[in-house]
Amino acid sequence: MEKNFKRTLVTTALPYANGPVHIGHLAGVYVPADIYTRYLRLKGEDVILIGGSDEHGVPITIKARNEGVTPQDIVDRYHGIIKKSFEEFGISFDIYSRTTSEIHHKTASEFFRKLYDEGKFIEKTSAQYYDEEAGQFLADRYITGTCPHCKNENAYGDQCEACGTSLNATDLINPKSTISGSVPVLKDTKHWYLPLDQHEAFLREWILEGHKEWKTNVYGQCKSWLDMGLQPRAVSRDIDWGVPVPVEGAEGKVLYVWFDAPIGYISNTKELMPDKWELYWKDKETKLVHFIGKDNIVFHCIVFPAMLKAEGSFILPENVPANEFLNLEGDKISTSRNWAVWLHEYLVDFPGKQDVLRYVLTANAPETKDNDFTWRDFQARNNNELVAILGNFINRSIVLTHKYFEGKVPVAGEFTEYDNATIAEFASVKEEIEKLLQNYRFRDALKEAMNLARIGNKYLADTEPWKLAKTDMARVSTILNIALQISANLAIAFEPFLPFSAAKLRKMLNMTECDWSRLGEMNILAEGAAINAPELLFEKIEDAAIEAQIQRLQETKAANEQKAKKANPIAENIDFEDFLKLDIRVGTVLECTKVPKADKLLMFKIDDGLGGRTIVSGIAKHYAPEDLVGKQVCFIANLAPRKIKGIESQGMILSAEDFVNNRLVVTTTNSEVSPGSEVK
Ligand code: B3M
Ligand code: ZN
Repeated sequence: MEKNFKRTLVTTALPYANGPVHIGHLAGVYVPADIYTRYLRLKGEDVILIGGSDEHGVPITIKARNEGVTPQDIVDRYHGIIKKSFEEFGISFDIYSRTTSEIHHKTASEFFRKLYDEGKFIEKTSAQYYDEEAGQFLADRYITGTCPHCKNENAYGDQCEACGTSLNATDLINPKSTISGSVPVLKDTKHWYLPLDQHEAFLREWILEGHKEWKTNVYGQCKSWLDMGLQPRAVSRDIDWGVPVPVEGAEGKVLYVWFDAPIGYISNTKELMPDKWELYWKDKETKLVHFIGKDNIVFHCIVFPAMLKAEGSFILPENVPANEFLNLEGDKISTSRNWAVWLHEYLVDFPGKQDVLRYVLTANAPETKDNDFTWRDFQARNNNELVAILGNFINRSIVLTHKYFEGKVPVAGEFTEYDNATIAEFASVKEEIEKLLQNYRFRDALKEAMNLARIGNKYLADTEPWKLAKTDMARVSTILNIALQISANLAIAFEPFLPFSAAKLRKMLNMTECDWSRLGEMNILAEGAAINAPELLFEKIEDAAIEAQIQRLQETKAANEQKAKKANPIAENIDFEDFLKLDIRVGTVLECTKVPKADKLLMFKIDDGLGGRTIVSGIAKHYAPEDLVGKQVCFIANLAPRKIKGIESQGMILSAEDFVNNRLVVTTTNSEVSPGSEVK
């Protein structure tokens, strides 16, 4: 049963202020959140939409160092760009603030302090790398060295990008500080941990029993985290960029970015409503909804709720409708490879076409699985749907009203059976769209709205008022009255989805208000009321414009390949004898499972024709374990066994590292062979 709430607090993930935002952000988080909020506002409900930039974290400090500027310079630059993009695309934030604000530092600091004072953290001392020359502890990303697994010399302290293995900085051979170049030393440091394990029972009950209605992708991810068992998580770091840990003796330490960032939702609400914010965060009759992408699920469904619960006075999210990812022309969107459609660039090429992008991204939203954005689909949806159906219908209705009735809403006479059938299609529309929006099914809701335009378009095409004008003006009058009432319905129905076009349409129709409760009615416009001159809502996008975009992406791809060739040259020649030392075999995967508490590792049981063996491989990010069972893979059979996460790995599965698409793909033979066959 849907509970009744008095008000809704909608939050959107705070994007890191170290780069501009792209279509993936818009499709995954901001457009759906905006649709949801606009819809509730239209219904006259009490709702606020909270956003802001996430301005802390190590990557921002690395970018600053690389550019020779301060972290503050970086976040000032990107916060401005991001904020402007959201404004331009009509994301109707009540506030878009930032985590470097004073109020946020104070709020996050007090939040930490309360948990600290109440003994809600545990303290642990561990040895961490320290750069004596720079006089600071080193974040994992600031340390490079040789990967113990694949011997890549440029592995990072948290991960080897060559073999995909997740590392601890202390695993690296010959570690080096990227700040001073010196060899770091191990030094004890104290940190505070949120004991998630102590909240596990509560979280299990709250999510797995209490929120079965969550989207399956969200519920499933939570369940697998909970089933693996939760561990205490450090909430502080030894860096100098962030919210200082408000505890004596914690000089030089800041709150971990994932601790302070979600508190940003609270700080930003406070900034918006200094007197009323508690109503939104502490009253049981507030519905809290977090819009995020799938990579943030654990933080919003497990870590942040545990923080709020530990604090004690806050409500917990009612829903977290996380989306999957949007790809671009078949490849993962990537900032570093510039494989993206950046919002600020889109508007240069397609000025005024915000709604076209909003439409395409919603119609094709990655709600249940990853989806692909292609420029051809963008063009087709614009030309065949927005222009040919919605735009065409509106334009005809308004032009004909001006032509035959001096721009005044004509009188409706008697309805024919066909009129009644058309009108009947609107009877349940409000209810249907509402049901979909309440269940975060934005694609289907948009489809419903578009269907109304289809009905209208068909109605005019079937009744052909331009032909009747010579013989039966009374009939034309009725037809155009109905067409205009349908147009008014569209102005309401599309407001959450296409706010710019809906506003233009209301202006044409002289609608001074947009009242959701009237959706479905056929007397929204008064007979005799004047309407304004027609304006084109959408225009055709020509092939040349699309080809230019595709061309640009091809150039990006070519440049990336060039770069990769340079960065990944062929290794030095080896002797034939050296090659002979390698014993490469083919095996069949009998079992493949995730390694608990290691997000990159898979454990394989391989039929090697010799009684079987176990191999651990760092490819969990690239495969679902069940997809590999039954497949054949090539592996090095005579690599000395080594322990990985307590498991003895007897060999190494060979994968191709697709440097353009950033993925690992296991190697296999062209057709099936007997397990144990040698590869020569
Ligand atoms: N900045 C991660 C991201 O942009 C992070 C979200 C914070 S939400 C509190 O994916
Ligand atoms: Zn490696």
